[in-house]
Amino acid sequence: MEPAQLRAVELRRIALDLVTPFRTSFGTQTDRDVLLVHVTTDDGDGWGECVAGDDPLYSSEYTEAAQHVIRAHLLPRLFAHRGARVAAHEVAVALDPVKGHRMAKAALECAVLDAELRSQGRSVAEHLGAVRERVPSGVSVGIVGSIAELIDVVGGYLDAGYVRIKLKIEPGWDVEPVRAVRAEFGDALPLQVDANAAYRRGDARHLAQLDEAGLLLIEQPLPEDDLLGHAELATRIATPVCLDESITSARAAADAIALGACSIVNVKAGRVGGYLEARRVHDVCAAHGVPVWCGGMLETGIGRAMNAALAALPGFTLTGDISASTRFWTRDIVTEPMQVVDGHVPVPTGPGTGVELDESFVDSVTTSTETVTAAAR
Ligand code: NPQ
Ligand code: MG
Repeated sequence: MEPAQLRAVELRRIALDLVTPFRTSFGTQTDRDVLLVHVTTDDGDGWGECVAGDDPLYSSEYTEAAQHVIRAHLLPRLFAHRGARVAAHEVAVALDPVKGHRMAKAALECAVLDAELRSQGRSVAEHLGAVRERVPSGVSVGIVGSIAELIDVVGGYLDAGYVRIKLKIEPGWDVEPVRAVRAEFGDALPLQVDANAAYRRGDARHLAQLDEAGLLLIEQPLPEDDLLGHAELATRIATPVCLDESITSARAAADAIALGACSIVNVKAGRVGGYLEARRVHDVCAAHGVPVWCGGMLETGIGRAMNAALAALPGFTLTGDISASTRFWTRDIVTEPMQVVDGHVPVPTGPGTGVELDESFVDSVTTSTETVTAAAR
């Protein structure tokens, strides 16, 4: 069957407040400026969410740059691809000449995939090869002002049912808070840490002090481009090393594994250029016996639904950062915000992403709208 013809792409920016500030080693987020991508085809429409941060602090991408590259470089290529008849699996191919900008590409691919699957009445979960109807839900806990506050916050999340805790760490907020959480909640608590690249090669002996805590993993201790440093660190600490920022493609995952830079991989579709590449990261890791889990980027209901579908693949054997919508938002942009039930989030079964936008609410938080059409080029 011929792919549907792409008619127009709406780039919508929305502003959403976080329920509470989220502090990581690279900064404090209090609200989000999110770019939504809405494609209209002659067979229906679809939505995607760009997970780029407001500022280039997690990675080089950021919201404003993503909108620019989509408008100026990605959409012209998509509209020029076979008369704008573009299947979801061709999006990455059509956009490949443009280097980087994976989060921007991923948002576009997601919107095209949503439209395609909706027109076929199929779900993303089914399309990706999901084998689960629900996935366990973990939560990422930001850096806070004191150990007492941290114990309080973690206790609250455990009461809410989260089955795994991830603590954000940075130099000066690592061994002590980890020790305190372990002491308070016991050895059975599944616990891991994420440094977002805040350490350097010389910190191996310091990080080895985390060994006694029996962590599931330490995520991205060193800079994104320091694969060799991670490989060396992995030989010097007992905690398994997991990579996030460094894994920008399935090939990067294969290389990191071959180098011994990680024994676990955090999969984020935005970081690798789309859900289809994310599935290939999963496949490569599965072939090497490397467990994967699904990361989070403070997504709205669209990204959360997509992540739950991805995390339902068989190789996702570790609990991911797919939390309830209420972890970050007082009000989500979808009609049925994701909830944690019995420590799990449901894998959506409806067509496409399986979620519907609360259009009047989206309108009320929209800060700008831009529509790009083939004719406008
Ligand atoms: C991580 N996420 O695993 C990221 C980091 C992160 C849930 O810990 C705006 C956009 C702010 C993206 C803050 C979690 C962000 C962001 C942190 C991503 O490394
Ligand atoms: Mg991370």
